[in-house]
Amino acid sequence: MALTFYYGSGSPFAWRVWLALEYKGLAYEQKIVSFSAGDLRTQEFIAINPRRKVPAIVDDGFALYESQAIVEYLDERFPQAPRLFAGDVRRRALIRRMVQEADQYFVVAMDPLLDHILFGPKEKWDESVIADARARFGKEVARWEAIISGDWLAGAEPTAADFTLYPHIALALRMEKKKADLDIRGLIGPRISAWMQRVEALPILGKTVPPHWKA
Ligand SMILES: N[C@@H](CCC(=O)N[C@@H](CS)C(=O)NCC(=O)O)C(=O)O
Repeated sequence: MALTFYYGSGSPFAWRVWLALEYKGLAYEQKIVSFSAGDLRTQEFIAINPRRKVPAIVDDGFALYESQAIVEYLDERFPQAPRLFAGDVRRRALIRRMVQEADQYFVVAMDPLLDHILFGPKEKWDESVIADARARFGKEVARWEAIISGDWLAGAEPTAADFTLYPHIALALRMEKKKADLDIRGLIGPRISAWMQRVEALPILGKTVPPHWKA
């Protein structure tokens, strides 16, 4: 197999690449790495990504990391398959803008909550810190509620923008598994909810849900 995809279950960045591979219908071999078993610290993996993170790909000997660079590469390398950056120059610019907004603003607004709830021990949870982080995240979610105007984030079909934001929102909701009263769902307005349902109705979505989330 010419294209190898290094994936870690639960990583929203790796999920984006998985969605891109599936949406484009590409042939690939998926290698699932374990964060805890030290798979990212092997010499073999460090040669592919010296930053020791997933996702990464190797395409006919060409190694690439950084999820968004990978998504753009796949779209340009396989232009005959459905496009992740479709449309004219302005639509493609909007897609790129939303990808940047998701990574630079949505993720940054979500990170304090993730660090506290998902990666921090319960004994150290501080309700006032959590409430403050939730309120800040809520403001960013509200911004997206205003951005969404059609069925998909940028036009009539899914694009890289949808496949970037969805894994991040899904991860945010995942925090409710650990802290039910966090009520992330309560931050999500009707437009984002309807958009999420559209994403979840795509056959590729079910196929790419992080394996350990299904357990
Ligand atoms: N900017 C990178 C972020 C990748 C990233 O942070 N990956 C995390 C998983 S979400 C990772 O592999 N962390 C290594 C570790 O936890 O040891 C990208 O877009 O690919």
